[in-house]
Amino acid sequence: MPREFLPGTTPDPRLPAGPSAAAVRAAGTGSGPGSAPAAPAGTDTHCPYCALQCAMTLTPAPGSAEPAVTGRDFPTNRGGLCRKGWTSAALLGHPERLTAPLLRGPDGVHRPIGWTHALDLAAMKLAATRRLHGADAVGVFGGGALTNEKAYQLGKFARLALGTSRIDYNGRFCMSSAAAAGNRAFGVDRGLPFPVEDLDRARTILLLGSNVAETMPPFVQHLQGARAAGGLIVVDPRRTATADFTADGAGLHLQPVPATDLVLLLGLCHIVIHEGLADQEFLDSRTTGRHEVVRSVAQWWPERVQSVTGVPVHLLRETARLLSDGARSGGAYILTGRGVEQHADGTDTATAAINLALLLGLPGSANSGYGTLTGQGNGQGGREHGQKADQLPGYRKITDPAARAHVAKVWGVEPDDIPGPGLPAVELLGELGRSVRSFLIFGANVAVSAPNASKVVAGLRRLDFLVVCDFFMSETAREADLVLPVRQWAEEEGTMTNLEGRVLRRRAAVAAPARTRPELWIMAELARRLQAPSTFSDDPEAVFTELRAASAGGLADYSGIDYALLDSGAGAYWPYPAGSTGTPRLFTDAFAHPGGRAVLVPVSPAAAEPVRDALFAGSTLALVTGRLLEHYQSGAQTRRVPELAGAVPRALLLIHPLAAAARGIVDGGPVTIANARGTVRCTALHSTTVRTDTVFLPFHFPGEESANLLTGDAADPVSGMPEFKASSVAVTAGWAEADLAGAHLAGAGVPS
Ligand SMILES: Nc1nc2c(c(=O)[nH]1)N[C@H]1C(S)=C(S)[C@@H](COP(=O)(O)OP(=O)(O)OC[C@H]3O[C@@H](n4cnc5c(=O)[nH]c(N)nc54)[C@H](O)[C@@H]3O)O[C@H]1N2
Ligand SMILES: Nc1nc2c(c(=O)[nH]1)N[C@H]1C(S)=C(S)[C@@H](COP(=O)(O)OP(=O)(O)OC[C@H]3O[C@@H](n4cnc5c(=O)[nH]c(N)nc54)[C@H](O)[C@@H]3O)O[C@H]1N2
Ligand code: SF4
Ligand SMILES: [Mo]
Repeated sequence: MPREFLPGTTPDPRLPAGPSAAAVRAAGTGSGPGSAPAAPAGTDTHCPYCALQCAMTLTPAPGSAEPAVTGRDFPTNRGGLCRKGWTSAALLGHPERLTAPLLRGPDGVHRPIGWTHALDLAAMKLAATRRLHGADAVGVFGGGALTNEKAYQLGKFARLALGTSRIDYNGRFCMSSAAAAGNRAFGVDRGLPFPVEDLDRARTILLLGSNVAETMPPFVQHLQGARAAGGLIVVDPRRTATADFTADGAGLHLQPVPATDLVLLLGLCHIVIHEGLADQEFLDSRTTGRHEVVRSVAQWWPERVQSVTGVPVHLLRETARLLSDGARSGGAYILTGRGVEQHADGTDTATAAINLALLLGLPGSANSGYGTLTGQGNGQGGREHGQKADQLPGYRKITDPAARAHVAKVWGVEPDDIPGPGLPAVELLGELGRSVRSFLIFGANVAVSAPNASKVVAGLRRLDFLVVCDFFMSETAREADLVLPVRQWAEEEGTMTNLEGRVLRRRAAVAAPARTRPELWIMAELARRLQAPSTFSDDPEAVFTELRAASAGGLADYSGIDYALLDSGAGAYWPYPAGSTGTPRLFTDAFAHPGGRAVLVPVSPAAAEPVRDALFAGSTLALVTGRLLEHYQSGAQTRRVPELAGAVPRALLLIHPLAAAARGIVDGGPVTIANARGTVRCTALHSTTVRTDTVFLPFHFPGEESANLLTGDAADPVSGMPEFKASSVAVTAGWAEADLAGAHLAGAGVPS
């Protein structure tokens, strides 16, 4: 078995397994602040992958298309990088790189064509769809990997060049529930409303549904203070590498039944209230809604919570005590990740976490707070500037007449020229080949990453015309009529906004393959051909200047930030109105609601109970999906990096030895996982790190190993977040034939 897969074996982030020290020395130390001038000169930039946006320097390596990567000192990563960061340059100059536009012929084969032909064809097809079926028959799907400039221009392109309301993006699968909860409680959604280093000093950190040891390894440094104080509490149904950090008196691991976090949090609120641990002065002066919340949690006494979640009463009480002690001296933080958010009740669960934080008086305090750990590289900026169905730049609401008037003025159009709200991602994907006839995808691999993926692929195949922009032939690009090869992170300029709401410069460090094009240019060329009623630039700095104006006065105001400021290395946290110095810490004086108070919103688990009950009906198991250290998302990028692919080449199902024995499933043997939506065949890995009622499957693999063949597309009613983290499955030994499996298992009561 590849040992790297086993939780707990994640290399120590302070000892990153990067290229050899000798190779790095030979390549020079880069031009980071404080470092000696080196030859050849390096370019300071940030990692292409996750929202920690670790700082790195890329230095040309003589005789290689791959620059050398060195970690650079920066508050989020302090010079550390994870294995994905160290190997990120392997994608530059990769042999499988797409290097020309590809048109699919009637025989289904993609063949290279010229750019003029490609763009003329795309414009002609999109215009035809609009003429025949109306503007909303063209859909657009963006991504949280896009720079701020691209995300901003994509929203404008959809609304003005295509005239469609139908734009949404993969952040709907990632951040939407936490964002919705933050908006309703605080009036604004910035993942961490404080700099990440603030966490270092905390005495207590409650981390719910996040496995940072694998998903953001250098971040683990910021948990060390709480560990040293015995106050790191990890809530995860699995004994993850992160949960292991609580061992030896460093804190607590709470291992609830999957999808029961809402009850767990209501129970913690109950204890805080009934044991007199709430911060009455804070509640009186800075919040509203506490009385409803106090009433609503009364019924969630600890013994009842234990019976639902499986978490013993003494651990619940100990958690509340550690949080309260931290809040009173040293500092306490509550942080959530996808494990609690990616559920059909994700918004309510994140809301309950915020209620707990508010009861303890954490948000807005100098040394305490609540935050969510944003996931994708530009997951934060990507949700601020208009690629979301309901949104205009600056985190403005598309339904707000004042917001429409402001943005219309910047764009030089009438407010009525801007369409209204579109459909959230799951609904939009559900319309493919139905009311949506042509579709453009920029930076998402929905064939692997969307819930109920076989339904999504069927939709892609029903379309009249599908355009995918990518730098690799992803599983989604394979379905496209037209594939447009774009530039990669180190080949172009732009900005990203990290998990702290801090805006960063992404720098071009290497030359791009000759026939690839930047996405801003593609949008500008298509807009011109479609006779869009506004200007579209292909210059990132010019687009950023326009974004600043469009965001001015909005919640996510970037108007005071420019490239020169970012290049100076100053920390630029939004809101950053012109003339200000930005906002590292939000809520110190007021929350963003009118009146300045935070709102406690009562939530209850009633709606979620049928889901929980179904999870454990009969002999079914709860399928939890998530991530491994070595792979990023759908794997479109990291499965092409030999070192990462070699570490975990295939999907492995983590199953408890007792659950495996009951089913005759041997360690390392074939296993079939099925429900009414689909069948996955992969290899079993016995592990006592999962509960006996739960199995874990990473979602990084395509084809018959794809976890999303099993996940459902029922979504959270507030946020549109699908239920990625809990599906009911039947698990059997051997590799059942795909067709037969459905029939065979259906007879055996296959869960739906
Ligand atoms: N290596 C790697 N790093 C990444 C990414 C990647 O693909 N690979 N992606 C980036 C992105 S976009 C994101 S969003 C982040 C995600 O980062 P995380 O949120 O840390 O990642 P996940 O593995 O999706 O889920 C975290 C944990 O939730 C647990 N979990 C599942 N169900 C439940 C539940 O019901 N309750 C609780 N309490 N926990 C549960 C899982 O067991 C898992 O350990 O990672 C970012 N970093
Ligand atoms: N079962 C299950 N499913 C999940 C999750 C889960 O935990 N479980 N997590 C969900 C989450 S949190 C997320 S964020 C999504 C991620 O889902 P996706 O975004 O679909 O996953 P990626 O693999 O990042 O796909 C990005 C694609 O865009 C390309 N790309 C990267 N940068 C750019 C760019 O700048 N421009 C263009 N045009 N292309 C680019 C990459 O090569 C890749 O093909 O998956 C979701 N799906
Ligand atoms: S933690 Fe995230 S940003 Fe840092 S090196 Fe790894 S993938 Fe890149
Ligand atoms: Mo994500």
